[in-house]
Amino acid sequence: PKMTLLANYQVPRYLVDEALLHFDLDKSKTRVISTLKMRLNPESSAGECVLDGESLDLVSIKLNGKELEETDYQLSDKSLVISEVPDKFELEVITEIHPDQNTALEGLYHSGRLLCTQCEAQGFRRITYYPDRPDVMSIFTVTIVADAKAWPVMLSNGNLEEQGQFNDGRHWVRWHDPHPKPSYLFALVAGDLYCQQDQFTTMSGREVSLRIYVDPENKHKCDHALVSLKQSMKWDEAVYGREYDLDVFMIVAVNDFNMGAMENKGLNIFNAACVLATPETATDDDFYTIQSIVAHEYFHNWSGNRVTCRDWFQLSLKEGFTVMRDQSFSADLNSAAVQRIDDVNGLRSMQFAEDAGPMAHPVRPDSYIEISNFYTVTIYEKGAEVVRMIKTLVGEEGFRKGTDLYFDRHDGQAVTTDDFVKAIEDANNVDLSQFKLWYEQAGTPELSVKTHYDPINQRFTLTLSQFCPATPGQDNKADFHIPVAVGLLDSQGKNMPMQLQGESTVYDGDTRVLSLTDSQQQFEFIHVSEEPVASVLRGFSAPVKLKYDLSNTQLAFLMAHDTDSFNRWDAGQQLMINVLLDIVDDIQKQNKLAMSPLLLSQLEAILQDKQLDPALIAKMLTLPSENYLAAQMQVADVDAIHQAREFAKQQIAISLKRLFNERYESLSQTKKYQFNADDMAARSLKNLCLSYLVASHDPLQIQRCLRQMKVTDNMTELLAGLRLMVDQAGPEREHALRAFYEQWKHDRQVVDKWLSVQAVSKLPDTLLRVKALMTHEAFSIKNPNNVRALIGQFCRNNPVHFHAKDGSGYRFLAEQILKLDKLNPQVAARMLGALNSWRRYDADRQKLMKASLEHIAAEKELSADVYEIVTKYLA
Ligand code: B3K
Ligand code: ZN
Repeated sequence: PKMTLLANYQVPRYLVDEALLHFDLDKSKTRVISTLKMRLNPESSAGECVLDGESLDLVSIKLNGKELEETDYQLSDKSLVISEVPDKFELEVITEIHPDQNTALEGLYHSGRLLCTQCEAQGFRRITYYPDRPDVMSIFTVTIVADAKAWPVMLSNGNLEEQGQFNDGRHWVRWHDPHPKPSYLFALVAGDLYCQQDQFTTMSGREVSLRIYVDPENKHKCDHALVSLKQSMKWDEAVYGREYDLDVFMIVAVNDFNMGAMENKGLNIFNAACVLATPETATDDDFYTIQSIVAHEYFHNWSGNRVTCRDWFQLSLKEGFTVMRDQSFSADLNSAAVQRIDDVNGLRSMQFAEDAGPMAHPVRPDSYIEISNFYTVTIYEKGAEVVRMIKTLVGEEGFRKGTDLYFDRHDGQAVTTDDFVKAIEDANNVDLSQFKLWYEQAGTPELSVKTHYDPINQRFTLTLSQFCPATPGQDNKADFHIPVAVGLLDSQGKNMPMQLQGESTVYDGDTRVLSLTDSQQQFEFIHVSEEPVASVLRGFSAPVKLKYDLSNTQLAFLMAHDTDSFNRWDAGQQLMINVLLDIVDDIQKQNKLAMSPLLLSQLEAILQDKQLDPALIAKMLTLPSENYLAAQMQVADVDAIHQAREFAKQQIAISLKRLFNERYESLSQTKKYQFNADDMAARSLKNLCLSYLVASHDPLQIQRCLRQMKVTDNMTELLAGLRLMVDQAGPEREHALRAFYEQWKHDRQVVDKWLSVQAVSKLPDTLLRVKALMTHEAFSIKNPNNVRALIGQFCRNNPVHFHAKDGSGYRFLAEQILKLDKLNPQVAARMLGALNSWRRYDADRQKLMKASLEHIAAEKELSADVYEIVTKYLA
């Protein structure tokens, strides 16, 4: 497999003005007639015409109506090269493809009872020969012909222009998309689908028909996505001034899908799990995720489709920006504090690990072997943080001016992250040249904080410094431009006035943003009447590791008083980490274990706080995950971490049992399920209380858990109960699992939850059970959701068992990856992520993990996807 470099970018030689596609659809053999109106790019010079193509059966090629001879072109397994073409020409290529043999789920494939496509990033070349790159934008007209009984609904991008019947039982449709688009946004769906409809009137008064297409048995599961879609459309008009631009917006739910969803123009295709929901089958988290994914894909209509990427190195141009947009949408519609906590939690546990590991890459990478491997938390989540920092630096209004200019200036173009930053700079008259290092340098910078108080002169000095560790290919880093939001708290926990040396007035506000641009800088606050506790990096104003040595007492103080909810939560997390790592240390030294009374009293106060949002209470009472704790250690000690966390959890449970009990009972009045921030908050706290009550090891609490499962009307409470039950060995557990399956085996979304809870069980025989479940009727290795639910959850979220000392977890993973790679390379490569941090474990485990990686690497016919990751891990 070969490497593609950003430095080698060249403009396309030939452009496609119009693409007319004709599909004769059939599950096992589909014929595609592609007619392309092409011309020489004025920015290039004439030469051979190269079209991408993979796994295609070529039937014929005509250039300006004339059939080409075999000597006129060269065919390889990756391309079709025509030696000579005029400056302007029409190319007709006929190919055949086999959707039912397509297990990679890229291009046109068969899933359940439908045919559908996935083209990003390079799937279109599996449909027909084409210059399959995002900077070739064309107007598509798509005709689909198929048997009317088997494929009653036939969809593509844009607006439906015409349809008709043939008298042999086939019918046809023609879709036209007036907006020029790259091939990765092409989509086609056919099947026997139920359609739920609604309407949206845009801000300029245009009527848009909204349609969600699902398998008929899921027709009762569309309401939430439809509401979310309307919320998204409204929000994008209000916050970014972006209006929808076609007569129809369609969403299709598909059972077999490699990712969450895809933003094809006018025809979004979704993983069924990311669109279908009812209170009985989906948890609050699912409802929440669906709302944000529907929004994300919708927002792409502007950030991604109207303005797209020049090349795939610019992927974060659309993904980082769109994630940032969906995060602020979710913050506006729900609890902003909870949203920020979840976003940062995700970033720190996933992206920081990626950035510290062998696959670390910049937000704008400069090389790749397989682009599918770069749909990463760095491109998405860190990319979102980078855009968020830009917004912090230019302010809300300045940011809107910048995005208006960006959309206006680049509408209909394929551009770069530099173009994005330039638009913000131009609209605000600022210089972001140093800031752009965030796009170019990988690695998580460390931000160190030192403070000094001078009581005589009433001065408080904040010394900030930065350091970024080396990452593959980048040994030395230049200093970043880091926005650091700070506040100063007095001994009562009140924000103090802030005035920096040299300023004539006091800063107006509780939080101000300092710009750290050197390796070290001092910020001198004057007229500081008492020694403050500095609250640094409020709202997590930059994606950095904060090195700030606060004592546990100071952390407890911030945990109780910080007016910034994020920092309040974060102080609590840091206190918990300190306490848990002390326990780990005691375990390693075989000391007697004790629980921190300070932490207990802080948690008690939080649990008793009737003013605080219950959702925030639940977050503040949640211990950091084992994986995150592992990342805080020089050498991760999986077993000690597990034992420490279990010990702490039990101690908290025992000492606060009465309060957990009271809260649980007071939150248990029966009320019909509704998806709104208040009810969701109540359920999250209720379930958290239940998990502590069960952790107290009081056998009566198991009955309470079973009672919750019995009386609840919703999946949020049912699944929370089941999750707790799977850690309890015994007949009640087996009964609960069996009953759950019997009740829900007809429902794929619920069955995946049933697989997941078993995969993360703490019981010792979990791996054996996971293996047994792979032969269960509920599991198919060809279905990505099944694989992620069972294998993915076991390897990622069950550290004690995945990292079993005998290496059984690693061998299991290697075996599955080799099997999956033959079927679906993208899914196989994703699973490898579980070994990302393999060098951070003890020598014995490293050896075992390395052996598994080498076992994979030794396979002769690896996909580019798995090859790239495995070789980078071993490098
Ligand atoms: N743009 C798609 C990603 C599809 C990539 C598949 N290899 C989903 C999204 O970010 O909205
Ligand atoms: Zn996206």
